[in-house]
Amino acid sequence: MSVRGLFITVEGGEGVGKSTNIAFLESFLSGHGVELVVTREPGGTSLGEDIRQLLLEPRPEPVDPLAELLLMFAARAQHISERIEPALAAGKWVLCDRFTDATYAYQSGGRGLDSGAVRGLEQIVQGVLRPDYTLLFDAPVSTGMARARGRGELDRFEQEQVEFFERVRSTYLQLARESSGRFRIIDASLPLEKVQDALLKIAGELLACWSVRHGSSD
Ligand code: Z5A
Repeated sequence: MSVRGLFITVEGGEGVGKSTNIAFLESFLSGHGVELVVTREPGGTSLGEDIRQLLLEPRPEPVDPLAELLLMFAARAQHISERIEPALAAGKWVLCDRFTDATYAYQSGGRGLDSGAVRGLEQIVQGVLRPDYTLLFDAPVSTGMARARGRGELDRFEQEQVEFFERVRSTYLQLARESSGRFRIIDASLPLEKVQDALLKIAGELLACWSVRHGSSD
């Protein structure tokens, strides 16, 4: 039986550099022989990508926060059963751009839903599945917004006000304080070169954890 793969999630506010740094980390880890599945939420499956489009496209009517929450977890249920669990069980690492911490940050912190509702759905949809590591790219809201907004049309989330993103950021930082063993905070306001130096240190830690896991299974 193969050793279960590592489940790593990448989080942060908009425009903090998740996509850029996931590509960097993927190339570093693949170069070290890690078999890796790179994916994202909402999305990651055909059904999930359809749900993503529903969630991100601006709509004429206000979207009920509970409807938004349930769609996030509907996409997640499919993602876990179709891609995440099979990959982890086969010994592959999964590197996921956003996961349930984003739901705490956006739907609870940002939209104001009770975190108990998120927790309940987390139990139902994920069972015992939790990320092994979460890399939180943190930067002042104004920095992320300035980086993200050079790209043209804004999606439904990007149309939110600064106060919304401030709540998202402070929820992420609170989650990181509560689960400090799992979280690694990266200062994403630094120049890309420095961010990637920090990321390489963390990648070294992940590889060390992996070799311990392998060693203890021999
Ligand atoms: N959402 C939710 O509400 N609840 C949930 O449960 C989940 C998600 C899972 C889509 O996510 C939306 O879904 C998201 C929350 C919600 N909405 N928001 N906001 P997404 O991850 O697809 O969207 P995003 O956060 O807007 O990602 P992004 O805009 O693609 O940003 P990014 O991937 O973090 O950044 P990037 O594209 O790598 O970098 C942005 C630019 O900055 C780019 O030009 C880079 O070259 C540049 N960059 C990156 N790093 C640096 C540094 N260090 N210095 C200078 N410039 C840099």
